[in-house]
Amino acid sequence: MKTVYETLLISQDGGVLTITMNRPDVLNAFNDVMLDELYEAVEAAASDESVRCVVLTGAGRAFGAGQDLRGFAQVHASGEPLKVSEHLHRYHRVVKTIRTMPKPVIAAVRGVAAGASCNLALACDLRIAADNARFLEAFARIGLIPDAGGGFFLPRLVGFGKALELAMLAEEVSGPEAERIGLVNKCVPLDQFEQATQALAQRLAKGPTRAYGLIKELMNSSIQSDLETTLRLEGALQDIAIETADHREGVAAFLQKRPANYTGH
Ligand code: LHQ
Repeated sequence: MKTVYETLLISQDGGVLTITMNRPDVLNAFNDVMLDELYEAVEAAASDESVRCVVLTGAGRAFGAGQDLRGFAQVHASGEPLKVSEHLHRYHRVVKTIRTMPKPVIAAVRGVAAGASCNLALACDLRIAADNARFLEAFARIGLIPDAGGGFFLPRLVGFGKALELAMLAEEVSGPEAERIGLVNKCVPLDQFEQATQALAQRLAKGPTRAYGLIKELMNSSIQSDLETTLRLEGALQDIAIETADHREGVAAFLQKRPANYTGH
């Protein structure tokens, strides 16, 4: 696993890999290098068996401020035609890798998460926020639409009406409010944020990883599918889960009244 990047910090503690976006001077706004390095890092995490849970977070006082608007303004000013949909492909491949990697991904949000950074957090499996978190669908403030998957994840997380409100009014949502409306799973006081994030991540990293991967596959499918299709997939995936060593271990632990020792296989 590559650990040295220009714009990311990478650390691994047991099965937990933490990817920290590291451009704190611009609140971890995305330039091309950070976006491409993030893709490289999530791809590597996806295929590394020693990684059983990924935490995505930001260095300094923010999670991320979305696209680096200074860099983008320069391209705009140059008069070159802006192929923004081509640029968005770089976000999309990160989103797709997060959604399909067969292990849990947690977004740990301290401070502001704006624009594409906010929507990358929404693409993760779970979100933990500090009480100083500020979620901002900033796009309409600059005459744009939610990108980096926001049009998919936002209404599915908070409902259609709230999604339109957040996207159109582009007002900040605090950590506690984000928890209330289902934008995040949990909001904790800032001084407990790192400990709570690591506790959640370590718990998931010691869980039945194969089952977690299959759970993602089931939920990814069901969110855009019908009952019949979902029930068929449920059967196929449970056929796989039931053959895992972790399933046998889970049942044995239950019967022997002891904690399960999951290996991820
Ligand atoms: C920044 C940024 C930033 C550069 C703060 N860029 N420097 C995809 C494809 C193509 C085109 C466009 O977009 C996209 C996707 C997107 O993500 S669009 C949305 C882009 N992001 C935004 O519109 C958010 C812009 N930033 C803000 O509104 C504020 O900075 C927020 C609300 C994030 C934070 O406010 P504050 O806590 O008051 O911090 P600040 O504004 O003072 O920022 C601190 C520094 O970070 C400051 O630099 P300076 O040199 O003055 O200290 C900002 O200029 C810089 N910064 N965001 N996106």
